[in-house]
This record gives sequence, C-alpha cells and structure tokens, in this order.
Amino acid sequence: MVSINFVRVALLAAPLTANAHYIFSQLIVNGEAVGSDYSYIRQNTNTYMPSYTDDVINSENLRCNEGATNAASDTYDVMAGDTVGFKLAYDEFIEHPGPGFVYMSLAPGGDVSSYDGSGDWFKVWESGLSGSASNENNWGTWQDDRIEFTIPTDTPDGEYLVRPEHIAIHEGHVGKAQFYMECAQLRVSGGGNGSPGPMVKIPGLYTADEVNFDMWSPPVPSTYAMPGPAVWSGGGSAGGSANSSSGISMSAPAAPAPSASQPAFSMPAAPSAPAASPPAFSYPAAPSVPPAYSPTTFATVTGSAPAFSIGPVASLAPTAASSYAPVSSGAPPVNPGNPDCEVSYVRL
Ligand SMILES: [Cu+2]
Repeated sequence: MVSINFVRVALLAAPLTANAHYIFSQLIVNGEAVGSDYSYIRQNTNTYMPSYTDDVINSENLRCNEGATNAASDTYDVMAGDTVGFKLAYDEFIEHPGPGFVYMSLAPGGDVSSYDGSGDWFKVWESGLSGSASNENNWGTWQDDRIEFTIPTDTPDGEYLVRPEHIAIHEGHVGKAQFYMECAQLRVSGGGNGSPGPMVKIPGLYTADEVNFDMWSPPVPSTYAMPGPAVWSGGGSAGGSANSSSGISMSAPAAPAPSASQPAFSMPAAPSAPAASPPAFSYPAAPSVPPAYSPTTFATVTGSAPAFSIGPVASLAPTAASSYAPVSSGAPPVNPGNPDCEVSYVRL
C-alpha cells in the first residue's frame, strides 16, 4: 500500500510543477533580487489565479490586480538605465502563450505609496509573436521566469507604479484571455527630460476583441497586433496614436518598416465547424479494475490468493513533446493538477 500511495501522490503532484498560473512577486534590479516576495510589489488577493477578459477589461482591477490597488508595499530606489525585472513566485515559469508588457505611471502627487494608478500610463516594453501563433515557443515570454526591461535613460525622475503584465491567450478564442499583472513601486532618479507617451488610462487600455485572440483556428495567424499604445523608449512622445504602430512582432527578423497607417490586424473568421483543427482531446480509457473481493471471500483466503496488481497505465497519444491540442467543443476536460487553468486545452 505504501508504494500505491506513493504512486498516487506522485501522479497528483506532477502536474503542479507545470502549473502555468503565475504572480509577479519578486523585484529584480540589475539581475539581483532585492527584498523578498511583495517587498516592493503590491500583493493581490487573487493569488496566482488569472483574471479573465470579461471580469477585468473594464475594471480598476486591470491596473494592479484584484485587491492590490491599495495594498501596501515599500518603494525601491532605482536609476534610469537600470534593468528591472519581475520574477514569478514559486520559481514558476510563464507557460501560457501570449504577449508580455511593462507599463509605468508617474504618481501625480509625488508619493507612489498612496497612488491608485488612476493617472496616465505609458508602455516601456513589450514582447510578442515571431512565427505561427499556435506554437507556444514562438511567443517571446514562453517559459521565461520573469519579465525584465531597462528603464529608459530619458525617464523623468519621480515615483512610479511599474506594471508587468502577461496576457495568456490560449482561451482567447472563447473570449477568456487571462490577465496576470502586478504593480511595483519604484523611485527613479538620474533620469532625463523625456516626454513619455502615448498615454493611456487603465481600464481603457484594451478592447476585448484585441485581447481575445484566436491562436488556434486555421488559418493559424503568424502575426499578432500588440495591444495597447506604442512603446516609449526615450525622447519625445512616440506620437499621438494610442494604438500600437504595427501588427508585426518586434522580434520578427527583417520585418518591413511599419507605417503609421498600417491597418490593424483582424482576427480570422472562426470556422463554423473546426473540422480541420486539432482533434478534441479525450482521456484514454481507464485500465479495467479487478473485481472486488467480497468480505467472505477475503476472509477465507489462505495464502494462495493472486497478488493484486495495478493495470497498465495507458499512455497518452504520442505527439510532439510541446504541442497543445485545443478542445473546441463539449465539456472541457479537467486537468487534474490545474483545474482552473488549462480548461480548454491540455498539454500532450
Ligand atoms: Cu494558468
């Protein structure tokens, strides 16, 4: 029985190591951790759970996550030009496909500790797609343990909320993009006289259509229009447009120069019947259970009863090691280790 229990525990525990929910909890400055979890990052009350499109896109919770608007944390001193990272709690990795961002907002009153993020935000970093959207390796943040950016040297001195964000889009096709974001408190000095922009408000940052991206349905897209404003990297404002200037991934090699008038990427129409899309996942048949012993039979066994053995473990369908098969209809399977996470697809 010990060995059977051990197997059971191991099977239940294994998926947790691949749990793809996450929290940005640890501030990293120039490659070194400073403080501990939440020392300089406001702790949410949502733990590592995702916030879905309909719940958060028009909510103030989109700023710093649920329960974190007024959460207390300390403010850390950094210099313009420093590299600042936000590492995931529990030594997790970003294991959902989707874009990553960092936004900053200068505390209007000069004191970030009492700032609720209702002012102006500008984008300082983003990471998108290079290649087919349905291959998660093509997303720049895939399996990273942090989001990291460099504070533009032109950034005006002051106290800022700094907001890392990752949007998981594996359920975007059913209107359930997952938002993961936190707010750190940083005091920037040694900066310059740049004019950050374009400025946006949160909420108001995104529309549901642009974040509910379908990465699965054929023809699978290979470009992704980065939602939100253009990245500010110093100097004057990046322009008056509040829209990202390009639908082309920033890491795509030899991409043609984007023009300001380039039309926004449009979502391909979903096929009415996803016949050609990856097949629906189904669990393999459970191994047959040996017939139960009745108490009477059990009591009269004298020593030659057949040894109980566990049936063979059915193997999952052999596929590429890191592919996902979306489940497009019917009741979603439950991932035993992560029931609230990968409800519309499972890793094969
Ligand atoms: Cu998740």
